[in-house]
Amino acid sequence: MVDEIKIGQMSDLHLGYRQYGKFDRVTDFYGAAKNASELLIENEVDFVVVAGDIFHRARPYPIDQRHAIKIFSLFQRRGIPVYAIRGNHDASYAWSERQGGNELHVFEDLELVTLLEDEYRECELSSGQIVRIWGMGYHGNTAMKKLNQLVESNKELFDDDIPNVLILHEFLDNLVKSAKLNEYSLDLLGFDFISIGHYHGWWINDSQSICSSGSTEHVSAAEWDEPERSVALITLRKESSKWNPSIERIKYRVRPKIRKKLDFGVTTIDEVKAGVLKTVEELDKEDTIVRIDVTGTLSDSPSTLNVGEISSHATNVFHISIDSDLDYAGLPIRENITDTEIMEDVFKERFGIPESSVDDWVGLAKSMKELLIGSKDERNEATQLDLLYKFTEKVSNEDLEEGTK
Ligand SMILES: [Mn+2]
Repeated sequence: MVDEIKIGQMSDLHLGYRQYGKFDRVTDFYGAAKNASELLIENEVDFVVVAGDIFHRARPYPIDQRHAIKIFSLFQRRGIPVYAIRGNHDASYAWSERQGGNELHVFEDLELVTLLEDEYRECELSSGQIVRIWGMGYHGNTAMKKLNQLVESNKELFDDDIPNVLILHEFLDNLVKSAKLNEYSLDLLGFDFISIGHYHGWWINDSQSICSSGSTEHVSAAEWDEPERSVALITLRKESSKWNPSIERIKYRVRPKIRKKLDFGVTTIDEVKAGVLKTVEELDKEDTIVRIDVTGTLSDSPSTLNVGEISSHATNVFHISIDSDLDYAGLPIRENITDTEIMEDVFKERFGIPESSVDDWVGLAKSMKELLIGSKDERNEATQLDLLYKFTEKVSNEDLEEGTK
């Protein structure tokens, strides 16, 4: 009997994610999960835990299932048992009940994984050591209640010499504010080690008894702060009748991603265009995924950035997305401006009247202004009718129709 157990942890493989509508990303997610698996195998783990979200979609395509089979076979060929749970992206518990099972059950039939749905299994390692592995499917808000019930009804299993390992797919409140689970109440349950999926980044607690190893590829741009992804190698050592965990992080590279935030402050559309274009050219690196977030306040016009046109300048990247959130401050403040200039601006900028007929409109507006504030004599019926005719004629004229499209 040895007193050391090596656990390999990986999570959130999101196999089959056609990110940006590109099939190449499916290959990326498969490649990343394969790298992660090979790293665990190299480190001679006794068994592997997969903390949910094996697939990106609940009904994976055949190619996604083949990818999963290839990955799990790597472990099966070497006699390394794999324990998996259901994540929020995998087929739901209710759906699986209605349909008599899901893809993960197929892998169980093929003896590629052991699926744990709010239950435990005892696993005998090749060393003869027995480990009790508990798994909970994704429950969200009711996770803590379910977990308490599971532990409560199996209390006696926490008093023996067998180490208890738990696999979860939930957020903790120190990682995601709205979460209902926290590390302290988890710690009190009495597990020797808890493996967590769902949160796509790396995180461990101080006593190294809880670990989120993160997704095997970047699923969203929010995860790009770290260019690498990782798996966890957990060693459980028996020290004076207690199993103490220690965690090692093993990183590996995935397709490069760059996220850049450009805040232009108060500026003009031309300056924004030039600035974004310059950044696009700087970041146009081979096979990279680029995201540029553009913010600023335009002083000259309420134009929008033609992101499609600007993106087309990046010819080496795998994918580029530009997110433009520009405010319009209104017309620029000018000093010593005349009434006529104000009217010209209003007709041009606000109503979109073409340059060629702005003078006509200004003339009409001036006549109307005189009519309204002029002497009583000028406000006679003939003048009013005359102006009304001119106005109706102008409004029905194509100038305004075109300008306000
Ligand atoms: Mn996930």
